[in-house]
Amino acid sequence: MWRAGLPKRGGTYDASAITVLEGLEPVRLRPGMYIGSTGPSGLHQLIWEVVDNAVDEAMAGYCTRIDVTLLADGGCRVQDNGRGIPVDPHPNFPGRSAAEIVLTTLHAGGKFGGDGYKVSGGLHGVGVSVVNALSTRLKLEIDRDGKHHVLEFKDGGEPVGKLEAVGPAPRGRTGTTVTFWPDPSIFEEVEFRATTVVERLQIMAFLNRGLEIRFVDERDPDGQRITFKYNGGIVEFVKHLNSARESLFRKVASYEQAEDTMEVEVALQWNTGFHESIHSFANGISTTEGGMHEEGFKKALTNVVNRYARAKNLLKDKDDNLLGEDIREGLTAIISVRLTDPQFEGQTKTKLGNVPIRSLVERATNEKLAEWFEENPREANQAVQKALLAARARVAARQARDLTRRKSALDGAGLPGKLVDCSSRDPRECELLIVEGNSAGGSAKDARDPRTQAVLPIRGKILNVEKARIDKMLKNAEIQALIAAIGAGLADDFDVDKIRYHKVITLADADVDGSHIRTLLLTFFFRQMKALVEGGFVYVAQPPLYSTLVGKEKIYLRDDAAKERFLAENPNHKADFQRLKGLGEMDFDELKDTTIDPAKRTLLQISVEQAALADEVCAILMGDDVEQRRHFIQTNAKDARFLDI
Ligand code: 0RA
Repeated sequence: MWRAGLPKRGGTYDASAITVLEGLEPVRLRPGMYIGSTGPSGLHQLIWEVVDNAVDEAMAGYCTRIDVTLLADGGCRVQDNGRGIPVDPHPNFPGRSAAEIVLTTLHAGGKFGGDGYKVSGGLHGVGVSVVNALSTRLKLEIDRDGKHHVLEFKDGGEPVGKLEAVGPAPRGRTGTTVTFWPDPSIFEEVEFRATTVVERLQIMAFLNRGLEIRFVDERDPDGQRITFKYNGGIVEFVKHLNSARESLFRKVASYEQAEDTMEVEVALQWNTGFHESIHSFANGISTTEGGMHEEGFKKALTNVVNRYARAKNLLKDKDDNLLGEDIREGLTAIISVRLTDPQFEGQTKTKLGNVPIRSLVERATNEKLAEWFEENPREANQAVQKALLAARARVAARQARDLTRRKSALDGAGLPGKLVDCSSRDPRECELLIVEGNSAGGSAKDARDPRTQAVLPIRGKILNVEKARIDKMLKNAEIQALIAAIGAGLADDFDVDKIRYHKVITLADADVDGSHIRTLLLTFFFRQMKALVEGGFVYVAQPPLYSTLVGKEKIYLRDDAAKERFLAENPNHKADFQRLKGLGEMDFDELKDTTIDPAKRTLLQISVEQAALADEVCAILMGDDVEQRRHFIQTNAKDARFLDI
């Protein structure tokens, strides 16, 4: 296992430093123990193992470039320009090179005292010998001491001959090239996925500033060829994450601090949205469950912002402290730590357990972020103002919720006047049609089945971006009517067992206003009635785009694709196609057929992921930044199609 961390300062590193534990049989017997699984994630783990070694060379200060190539014959080649694995004879194994030992023994690790590699091991950081064990063939090439050395392995790690210097190294080059072909008798499938590789390589490039990582997919003639190199490191990572959003200010705050066996790097920036997006890493491995490093960061961030706000009198003596959640609204942050012997805990082993890292991150944040705030008062002020708004919204939302609760308790059924309810009292067969505009609402009322279908008209654009804050949203009459109609409360008090309809359907036009309303409603359900979305009770009606006549029968075609298909299947069709307009302009029968009649209409059931996307779309869609909106729509068009943005 060759893991590096803190830059190596001097010290030699040769074959005598390598200790050996055991051969490779255990790896083939229980691959899951070493790479997690034999599914796609385990397969790709092979690439990460080799790349991690190269990254370690980079962190030790000896490697500036890594090339990852997916070969046409199914292999994968990882080439670096590091020092090259040592080629000299191993002192404990007469006649065998250090490189051979590295590739054929498990846990062959460097023990390098104080000045060697200090940081070791990710979750499966078991090294390149495991890759060898799980490959039908592996070719090792080392450029070192002016020579090009080659050694091949077959059948899960059997060396074919000895490491040999076959010629000179290319001018001045040093480095290691590992090419391997995963064993199909071990893995469920052996085809690498380009996007999986590319995404991971990009993150590695962000986390190792200045390191150039190139990717080529030779399996596909017009396959991807990508270079990642970020001299700004995680600062660029934060910019990248915020690029589809409107940042609160241009600057990205960043700081780092190191101690002898651990170091931390943080970059952060707020956007105008409401989501907290903190990504943390330990030794380059994503810690999605958080852990000590995140804890330390959050605690200190809350502290720094409150201290600053008090010192500048933005928070008065009588005011309560800002809560962590207020401060983290719209925050994008990267926390990257490196440490020896990381402890990965939690359900998915992605929670960092090392306690000492918490105080390092906390101290670094307390000191250096406070400094950054002092040096950037304009930005600091904006961050505080945003947190103050969030705190006010939090308090107001609480009050509004209490109010709604009390109201519904007093009013008994308390159904809103605008609701045209259905007569059935069995929620399982009832549906609520939320219809944009009064005229469409009127038609919907006439076209519905009065026993099972209720109609709630919602007028115009209900809200705009500022008002999208929940406190304002809850004061809105239309939203209050909606809450009362559904009848199951709100937020923490929402009780999905009390819902009055098992289908809550938004019926909005396919124009800009319609998409705004749809997006807002889904956002509202996502934030305030999550169980409604989780239970699959939320739907979007999808009126078709075209109609045409077949004999006397009017048939509807969802979209251009459906129209093409229809034409292909009915080459003799002569009648015109009608382009259907918005709900408001549809005639009675059209409206009935396409959105009301359960036997004919198409409904899209909204998943939690889709509602979450709507939530994200919300701020951007409602904003005035046309450029940003265009960018977002371009990058998310496919996933957000159901919103009609
Ligand atoms: C052991 C010792 C040294 C480097 C490496 C291993 C090494 C391993 C890999 C795997 C992929 N790329 C790699 N690059 C280097 C240090 C050699 C020295 O002290 O010169």
